[in-house]
Amino acid sequence: MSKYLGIDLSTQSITGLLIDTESQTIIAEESINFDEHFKATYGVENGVFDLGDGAVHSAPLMWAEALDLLLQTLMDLGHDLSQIAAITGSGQQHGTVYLNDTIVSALHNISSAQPLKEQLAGIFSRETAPIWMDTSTTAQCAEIEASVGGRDKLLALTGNTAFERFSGPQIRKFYQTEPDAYNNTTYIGLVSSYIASLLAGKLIGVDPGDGSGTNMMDITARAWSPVALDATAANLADKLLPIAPPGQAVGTISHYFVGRYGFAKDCQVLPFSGDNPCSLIGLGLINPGQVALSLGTSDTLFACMDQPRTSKTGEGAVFASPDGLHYMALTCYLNGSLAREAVRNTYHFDWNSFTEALRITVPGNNGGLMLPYFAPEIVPKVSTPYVIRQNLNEADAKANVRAVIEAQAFSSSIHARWMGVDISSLYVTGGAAANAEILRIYADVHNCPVHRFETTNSAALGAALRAAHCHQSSLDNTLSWQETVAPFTEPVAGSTIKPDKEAVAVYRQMIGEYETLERVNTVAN
Ligand code: XUL
Repeated sequence: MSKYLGIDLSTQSITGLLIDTESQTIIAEESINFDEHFKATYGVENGVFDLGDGAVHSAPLMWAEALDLLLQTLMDLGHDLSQIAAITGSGQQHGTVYLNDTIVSALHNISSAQPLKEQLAGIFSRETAPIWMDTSTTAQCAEIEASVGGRDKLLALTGNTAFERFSGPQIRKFYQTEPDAYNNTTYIGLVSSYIASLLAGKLIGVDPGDGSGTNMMDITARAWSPVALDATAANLADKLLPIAPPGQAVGTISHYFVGRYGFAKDCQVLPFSGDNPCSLIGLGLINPGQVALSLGTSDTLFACMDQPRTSKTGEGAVFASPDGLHYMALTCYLNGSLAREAVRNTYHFDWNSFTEALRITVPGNNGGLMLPYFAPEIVPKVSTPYVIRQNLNEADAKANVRAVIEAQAFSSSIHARWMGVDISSLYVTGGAAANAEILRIYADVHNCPVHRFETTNSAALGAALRAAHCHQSSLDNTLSWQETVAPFTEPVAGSTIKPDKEAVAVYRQMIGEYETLERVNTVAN
């Protein structure tokens, strides 16, 4: 069998991507958008609940229902799921799922006659799951850093300073504000381990790649750090699902999926990882120094490293690579497609006219700059959203389109410096990567060629490749990561955009102005 399924549970949708390693092709790529299918039932907007004061949650029961719908859709499209040898997946990082003591029997006794939603409604000790967009835990971040002996201690121990969206501060807030519900929580998992557990029909641990996004994992030992757990909440070691060894199957698929969708009984399930660690694999970043950019709900810039190089300024995060060998550096911007969509909607553009606006405006925007914090921002840290314009008329719709993209590209250059990587080429993925005008701006700002990938679902592809690597190396232990990823990670032929000398010169000067504008305004906030 040579077919492998990668599932990506992201902020706004769930995607299934099926590869065939024999024909070296992606044979299916299907997404279920949460708003489209579940807004009426769950009340989500862009896949989430904005609860105010920076708190942003989603609905784990909705994710289970979406998993059913995804597999049903793949089956209805004629894909024979019995041919899949192994499955793994990726989850939006940092989100936490809180389960009560009924989860184990609920998964064990599950019947394929009824959907997951009807059988799993009772397993949660908290109905909603805080996700990566949640910025409400500034106090908890400070408390955790202080408790372990300071920011530098936490950085050395876990690879990261405390971030509001990371799981540890989120768990601490729950422990402090809802102590009874915390005490009634038997297990705490991440989005990734939750979906993996549904598929395996038993509790599955957390992959180190995703464990590193918690402020609780010892980054070099790749194990929960007792010191960090103590700083986070009482009795946490008993509740947290364990760190799973990377790249090893943890069982076969639950009888539920065999009965309902025709999976083979021996289809293997691997621990899921985070979406960014999976994207690292899905973009073929398996050698130190390679850099990629993902333009999604969040924009993320990431690189493969051989050592866990850390960011003291809190600009970036470090995760273990799911290849079990390397690390990834990541800078994450909350205002990715959120900001692009905000500008598009404000000026009543569609994506075609948005692109046209980029095409007919000039690099450097005649000096017009924007700080595009339509939502709170992670990098630089901005708690209360605002938009600042410099030499930019708010009424000039086209110039505002250019300004938001140039701002994102400038920021991706400024806040990549801590990675210490000389960016000599940039691989771009995510929905907005299909837009050559956006890529042109990145090529000119970074002064390097930009390449586009065929799939915009690099996280799901990375997951499918992880499943393939695990399954096939159990048959042939000489299989390398290079051999696994190479056939699927060639950039699209002819997609390369080279920098334009004149635009590069304009941006070289403007980036300093942007940096000043950013520094002045974010320090003040
Ligand atoms: C990374 C981050 C986001 C989420 C959602 O640190 O917060 O990229 O993983 O995609």
